Amino acid sequence: MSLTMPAPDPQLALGLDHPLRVLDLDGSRLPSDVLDPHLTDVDETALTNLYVDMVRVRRLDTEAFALTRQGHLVLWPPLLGQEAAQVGPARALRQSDWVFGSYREHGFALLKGVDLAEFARVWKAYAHGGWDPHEITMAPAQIIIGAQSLHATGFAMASKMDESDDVALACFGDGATSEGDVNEALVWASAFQAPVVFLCQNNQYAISEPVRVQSGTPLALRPTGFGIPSMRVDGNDVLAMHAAARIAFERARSGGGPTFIEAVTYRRGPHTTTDDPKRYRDEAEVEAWTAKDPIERVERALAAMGANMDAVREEARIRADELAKELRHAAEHAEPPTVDSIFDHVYAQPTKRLERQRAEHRAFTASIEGNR
Ligand SMILES: Cc1ncc(C[n+]2csc(CCOP(=O)(O)OP(=O)(O)O)c2C)c(N)n1
Ligand SMILES: [Mg+2]
Repeated sequence: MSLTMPAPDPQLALGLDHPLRVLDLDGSRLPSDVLDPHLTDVDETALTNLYVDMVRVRRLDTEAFALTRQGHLVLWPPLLGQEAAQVGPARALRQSDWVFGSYREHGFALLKGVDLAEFARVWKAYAHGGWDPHEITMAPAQIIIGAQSLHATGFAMASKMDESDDVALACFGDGATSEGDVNEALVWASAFQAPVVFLCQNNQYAISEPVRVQSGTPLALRPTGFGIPSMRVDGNDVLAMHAAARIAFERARSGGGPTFIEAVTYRRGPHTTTDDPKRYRDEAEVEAWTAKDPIERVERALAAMGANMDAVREEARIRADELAKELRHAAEHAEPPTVDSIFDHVYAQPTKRLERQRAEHRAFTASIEGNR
């Protein structure tokens, strides 16, 4: 593979003044020279499908949150408010494209087709990885902030070497852009023109640290220093996110190299179920972002298109209820792993030493049981 650096482009970052948007807060359609050419096939049916997806993702989130409070799951990082930032790009992916996400990528997991029983085991701390990454072409949730951007870039480099047109999507947060891993991934992606898309969901906080104290520039400006084109997009506008992702995936697939998308959005819930955001942010700020709700915006857009909103809402409600029921059943009935199973996933083939350790451990456990 040869090292070919792209020529510097003064137009590398789009949307710095105003994030790219095609659906206004009242649901009306705004023209966009950049995004409109990538939305010509998105009609009322396609927008309805995106709406139903977002309602399902939100329901997955609220149900899992409740399950955690009720003791059926042990931890949950909510995505309330970030549904459009995930559904838009998720629906622009091909199934053979890979997603490398953080711990908040529940929308991607759902739309990639994760088995809810395996998903529930992750958040019940019954499994380290949970789902089989190869089955749904999505890597396990990454807790090490930013590490998945390197995995995605490595995958993309391999995809290019294999002359495949599968692309990798790296999803991370605003805080992750300060990590070495993300910056190193940007260097490699740019140097090798790897088919990777960096999706930064700028939800305004890295736990309690607001983005305004994390960066002196818009995050979308950072990748331009690496020679990577970027778009700053309204992350609460599912159509804008869908179009931006289509642009980025198409560029990657056709040999145009990496793209960075900053989705400007907001985490309306706590960082995780163990966090109390009232200690570091004002309720007024949350209310201001609630007014920019991504789902209500699409409801207004569909109503303006003349959709039968009662029928659309009913369909979404039924699909969301089914999902919630399935998740609840999975969380309540998940089988805990045996302690013995810790030895199963160390190596593909067990070594003699590992087998000896397993035998010692079994004997130890049996001795404790015997003394009870
Ligand atoms: C390398 C590393 N450093 C610190 C942490 C602790 N930590 C967990 S979440 C988090 C904030 C991440 O913020 P951001 O990247 O904006 O993602 P968000 O949680 O907002 O989706 C931190 C610092 C970690 N998991 N990994
Ligand atoms: Mg964040």
